[in-house]
Amino acid sequence: MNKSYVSLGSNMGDRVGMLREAIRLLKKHPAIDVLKISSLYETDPVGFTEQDAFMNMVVYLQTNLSAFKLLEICQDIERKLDRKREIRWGPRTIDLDILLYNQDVLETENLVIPHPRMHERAFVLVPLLELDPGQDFVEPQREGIEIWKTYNSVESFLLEE
Ligand code: A4P
Ligand code: MG
Repeated sequence: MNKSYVSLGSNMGDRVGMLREAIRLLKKHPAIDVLKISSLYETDPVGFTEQDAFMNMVVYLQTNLSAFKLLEICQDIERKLDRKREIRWGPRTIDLDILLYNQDVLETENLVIPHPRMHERAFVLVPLLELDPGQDFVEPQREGIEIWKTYNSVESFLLEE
């Protein structure tokens, strides 16, 4: 089984609803097992700062799919949730990024793992370290990163409306 961490972010519309629906769709895939979710974090926008706050989280999953196939599924989910790409780093209904896939290091045109910008992004590192405190990263600045809600299981998050 392959082990992967995927980050999710939304800053348009029903942000929590978007994250929930994305996780529902990941979980529905017969080859994906979503095992753990981080808390939900409300985070100040990074990059393009004239936009609304994000809701961010990280999930831990196991899958027998390749990293490439997993990326395809993440992109299918983005399309399903009506992600529009207008401004780079700009507002989005949903963004799914593969952070880690086993210990693999991969640099192709369509897929780079570990995710190239994760190490400088507290909105990714804080939830990732919550899920796996053993990860060997420089301790991120927690400024602009607020826990919004913590769930004790994937199920309890998905059941809430
Ligand atoms: N791609 C390459 N490697 C990967 C990977 N490991 N996972 C390629 C996912 N995709 C990967 O992504 C562009 C291309 O990256 C894809 O076609 C894929 O082949 P995209 O999602 O279409 O474009 P994007 O959203 O403009 O880029 P990206 O990299 O997802 O955006 P970022 O850099 O993640 O920035 N502030 C806060 N607080 N919270 C956020 O979540 N997000 C962004 C988006 C900016 N500021 C933010 C947040
Ligand atoms: Mg992305």
